[in-house]
Amino acid sequence: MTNSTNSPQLTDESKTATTARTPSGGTTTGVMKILVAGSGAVGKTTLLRVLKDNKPLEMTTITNEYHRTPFLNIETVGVERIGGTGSRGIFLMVDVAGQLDLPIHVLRDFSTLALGSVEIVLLMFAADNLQSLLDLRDWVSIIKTQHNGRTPLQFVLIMNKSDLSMNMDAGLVKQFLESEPMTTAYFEVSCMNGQGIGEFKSWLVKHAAEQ
Ligand SMILES: Nc1nc2c(ncn2[C@@H]2O[C@H](COP(=O)(O)OP(=O)(O)O)[C@@H](O)[C@H]2O)c(=O)[nH]1
Ligand SMILES: [Mg+2]
Repeated sequence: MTNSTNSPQLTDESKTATTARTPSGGTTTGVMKILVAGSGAVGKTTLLRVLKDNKPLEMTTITNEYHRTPFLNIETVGVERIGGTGSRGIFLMVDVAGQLDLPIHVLRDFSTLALGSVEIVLLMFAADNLQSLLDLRDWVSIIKTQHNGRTPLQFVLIMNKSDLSMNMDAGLVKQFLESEPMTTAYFEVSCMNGQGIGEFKSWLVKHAAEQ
């Protein structure tokens, strides 16, 4: 039934005008730490850029050339739910090198930095790269081993590059989701044209508000 004691619309204007620190109306609470995991070139760094700039790749002037993330890159990203309800979440996003077999990898050798107080792990693969989906098994296993277990972890599976043709059987994605019960959500996005990004942002903001 509708709840007439609360009229959220009335506070919408004040919410949009305030900064993220304002707890009014349960908009933004603390900062949530997120680890972005996945093979090289699936679009981890790009996703952070797109969330931060609020524009898909094709609408930005930055070049699309690939720069390998050497070790780790940490960004604070404010995500606003589209549709302008003023709901907002602040996320500390940890973007790590895609190659797990480097002599020093932040997940193994600096696991507190990468994984300490992480609540959400984005497991990213690219639609045109079957191997990147298969590689996620290794990421999950290393993350589970290195995580100290103090904060509950959940995985979010993300297929990026949905603008490109998918070169794998959709059944493999389903199989991954079924075999990994810690995976609580799945999104298909394109950092290139922005498809699915709004949905993912809404999920993030909603999730941050529920904490
Ligand atoms: N077609 C397409 N290319 C993308 C998309 N997202 C990222 N890229 C490109 O993929 C390459 C690798 O991206 P990057 O973010 O560096 O990958 P990372 O190694 O996982 O951090 C870059 O050239 C990006 O421009 C996408 O959604 N579609
Ligand atoms: Mg990168």
